[in-house]
Amino acid sequence: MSATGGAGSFHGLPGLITIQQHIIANQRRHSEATGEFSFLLSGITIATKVLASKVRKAGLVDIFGATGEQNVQGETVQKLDRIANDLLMHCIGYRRSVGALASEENETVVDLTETGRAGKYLVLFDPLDGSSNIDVNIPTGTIFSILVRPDRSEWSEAGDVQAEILQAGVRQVGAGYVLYSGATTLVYTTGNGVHQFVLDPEIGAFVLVKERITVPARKKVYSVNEANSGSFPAEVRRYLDWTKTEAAGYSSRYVGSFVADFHRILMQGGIFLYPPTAKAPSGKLRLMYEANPMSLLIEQAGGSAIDGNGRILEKTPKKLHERTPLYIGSKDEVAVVEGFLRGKGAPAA
Ligand code: P6P
Repeated sequence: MSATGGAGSFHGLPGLITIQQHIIANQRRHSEATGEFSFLLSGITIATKVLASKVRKAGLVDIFGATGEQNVQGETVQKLDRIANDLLMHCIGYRRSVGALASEENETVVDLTETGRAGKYLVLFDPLDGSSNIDVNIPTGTIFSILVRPDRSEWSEAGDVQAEILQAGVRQVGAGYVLYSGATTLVYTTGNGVHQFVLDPEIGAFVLVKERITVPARKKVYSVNEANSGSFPAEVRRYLDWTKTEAAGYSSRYVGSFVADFHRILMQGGIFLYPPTAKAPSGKLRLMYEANPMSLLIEQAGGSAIDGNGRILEKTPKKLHERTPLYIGSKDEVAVVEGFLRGKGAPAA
């Protein structure tokens, strides 16, 4: 049964449930919800529709390649990174319910309250994850995370949004991603299940294709960049050695674009690992706008996400751009890795 009552229909239009209708229907379940949240999400959908049209034309128009600049991460800024960041900043920032924006591309939080508004939502995003893959037409993605500004009584009296945004992932009120691939697909949660939409280019709308996605508890597929295995923790190397045994029977899939690897795992099961490496001793992926949103999604779908010591969602960030080791996917697959990380070795056959 879909959130709007029909079984995949809306006012008799078979199969046509747009994300806006779905969000509003979901909000009706939460009496305190206002239209603000659905209007905020529409900022994300508008920006990502425009971005999807640009990604599809990459190569035809001059959006390939780099801008020649470096971002706060020290990474080369691709032209499409800059376009994606500007689009999201404009479309989401336009919503008066948004008090601040944080992006992988911006060193500090963009405090919109300076423009005289007191929006309660804090929106964080990686505008175009995997952007180095653009020039070779490998899927890329936008990842977003939504928090709310804490009540003043919880924090320092002075409204310091740079501090207020540093909240654990369990406090997210929404999270999701858009994957730009053969199809452009949007997956989101507001804590009430995980739902998938596909952009129908003929009508320009994200249309519901799957509600309440659950990730299989077991799937013997691991996703890791094994070129880094020389500097992985010994327990991770022992896990990877075990997966290659006849008895374990695993296979490996790695796109090198987190949103693409994650989407495959959400749909089919498996596990994604980005352990600490010599080059990235705290892991490579960012806690606040990559690991947290994907961890909320995977837990809502029945999976799990850890950093090697505990739940990703319980980590309290110290810095906006801090990185974290990440083991995320099917519940039983994460449990197997956790067993190795705790020195217990392979699970009983
Ligand atoms: P590596 C892309 O640059 C990214 O941030 C993620 O999308 C991806 O999972 C990871 O880095 C790939 O990193 O070290 O395997 O190239």
